Amino acid sequence: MSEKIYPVEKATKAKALIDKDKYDKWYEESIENPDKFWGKHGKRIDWFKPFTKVKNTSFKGKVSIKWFEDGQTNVSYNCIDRHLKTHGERTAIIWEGDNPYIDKKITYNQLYDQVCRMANVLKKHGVKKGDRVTIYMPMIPEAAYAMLACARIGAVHSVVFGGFSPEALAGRIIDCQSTFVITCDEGVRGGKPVPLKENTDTAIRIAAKQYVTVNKVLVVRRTGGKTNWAPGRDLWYHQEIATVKEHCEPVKMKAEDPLFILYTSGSTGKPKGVLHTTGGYLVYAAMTHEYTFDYHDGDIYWCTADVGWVTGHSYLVYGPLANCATTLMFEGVPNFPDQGRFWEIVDKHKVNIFYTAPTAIRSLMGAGDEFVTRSSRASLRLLGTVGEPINPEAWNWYHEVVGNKRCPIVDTWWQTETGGHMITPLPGATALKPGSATKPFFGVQPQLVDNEGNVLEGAADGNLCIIDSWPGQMRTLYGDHDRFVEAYFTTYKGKYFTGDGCRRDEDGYYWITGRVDDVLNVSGHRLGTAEVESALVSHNLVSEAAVVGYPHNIKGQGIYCYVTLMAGNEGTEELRQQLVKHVRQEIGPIAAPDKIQFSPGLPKTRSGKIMRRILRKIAEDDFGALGDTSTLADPGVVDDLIANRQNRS
Ligand code: 6R9
Repeated sequence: MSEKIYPVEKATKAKALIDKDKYDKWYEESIENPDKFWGKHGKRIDWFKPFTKVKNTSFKGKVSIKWFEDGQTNVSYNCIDRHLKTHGERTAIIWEGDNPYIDKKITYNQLYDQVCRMANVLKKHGVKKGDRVTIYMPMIPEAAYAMLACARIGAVHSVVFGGFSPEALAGRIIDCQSTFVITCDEGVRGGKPVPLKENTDTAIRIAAKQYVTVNKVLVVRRTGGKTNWAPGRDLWYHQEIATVKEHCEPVKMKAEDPLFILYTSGSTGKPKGVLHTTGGYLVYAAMTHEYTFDYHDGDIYWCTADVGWVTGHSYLVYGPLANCATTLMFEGVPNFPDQGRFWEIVDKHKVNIFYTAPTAIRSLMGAGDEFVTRSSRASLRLLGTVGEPINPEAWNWYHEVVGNKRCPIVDTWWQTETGGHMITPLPGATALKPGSATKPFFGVQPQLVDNEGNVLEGAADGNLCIIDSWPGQMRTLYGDHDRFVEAYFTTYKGKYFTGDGCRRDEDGYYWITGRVDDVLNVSGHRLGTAEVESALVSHNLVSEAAVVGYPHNIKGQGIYCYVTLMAGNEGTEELRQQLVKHVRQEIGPIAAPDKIQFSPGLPKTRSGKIMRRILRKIAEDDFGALGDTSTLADPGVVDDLIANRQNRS
């Protein structure tokens, strides 16, 4: 790891909201007296009924997390209505289409109108406070309207990434028993249509078999492409909004009323429905957005994440809109029409703050500097990354070529579960070290422990826990509080375990080293090895499968699958392709295996447990030190696996 240090530049510091002294002072107060600290910052949003209690949380026993619990507010009101008096004509959303000649700007006044109408359409069709609404949308403004419309009437949204398959969509509809879906005829990415309505139809058929009936599907027309239509069930958005009023009272929500569910991969079983609530989430998303990005009034801010991920929730929609920012939403992909698209958009809309994932940086870095240098990027002031560790080469390229050495980079570590940034530089306060997420945000207390749970002090390498609550924290797993306690608070009793490994250096800087559980991070997307395995074994020729990650130049991690076939079948190239297709169908393109090795046997202990440690080593093409294999039931399988490995360097 590079240990080069980039001090805070004078120009950055002069303008910054938080400098080093302020960071130290605020951080100390946030830990010493969280009630006072968050009591103050909780007021950054408007409350219909002010809170009198601030923090009421316990990581012990049944685990209970409540913030601002007797306050009442509404997220949609805070993201829209309260800005109208002074900034109604400010652009809320700049939408840049997949096609570089198409864009539009939506003011806060227009956002109010659209969100109220969409909320009234939901109400007209019977959606009530507490109902779950599934949103399966491409990156178009209506996706944000839909989220805010749910928030306005107290419905709980579950956004499902548009790249997920019908099966994956169905699983998420079934889990939260959602009876209303908002989608679009087709999405467009890189010039190609994505059949969202068709996928929705299939998902609804699958859900019906599990006795979950979707009553209504609200369909936004994006391409005008042909879709099947179920009269009585399917509704055109453009027709519906013409039938309703342009005002809709925001519902008074308790601080701890649910805002949204977002499914994410865990180390075991099916995806987990992470539940976030109203008050604490919004305070935390808005505050981190302001301070991490050193957001100033009038800045043009662009986060490239899809609304289907938590980054799209907190830093494309809720955080920026709560701060009355101008947020840019991009429908397309970084390499269409060519690899210069991001920087063209930066110039076109004079973007000041740009936030993306290391995988995008690495792939654009590979395309050559001329795609970047042909743009001016003069408007850029700050760069950010999220989703996975950034390697120092990519960091340096981002800093030197994209940012012309002028722009600090905020490497923000956080998770779906944390709601907002947890370990991150603040541009005016933190000297940067490429590859390090640096220091904790206000109120965040990281702790490193060894595998036995012993606390590690000073410079150390261990498992990353957080020992006390912060307002943006998830409250439970939807419908399964026991699994919540088991998954996050049991490995190290009384502590929130993140699932990440981490090193702390002598300066107290944190370096995330990646997942220590069976979760992969492929192009910044979380994927459980168990999910890919279950997709593989659902193929009728597969008897057993084990999936591990291996280092991949662009994706960060690639997906390596060991597959044992049913007796009498041969592992042909054709079957390999069939299995890749099968996994894509079951989960979505992001889960497509990179390598499939047909293996007559898997290394197992005598009690039948697959020894993943060995499989990981072979996938990494590093089988010199396999460690102890003496506990294997049949040590011979290892030689066969090595001889037939797919990843020879
Ligand atoms: C926001 C988001 C969370 C996992 C997390 C970690 C990895 C995220 C990172 C990072 C190193 C960073 N991760 N940010 N690793 N440096 N700056 O990505 O949420 O999809 O839930 O993934 O991503 O492994 O545990 P999510």
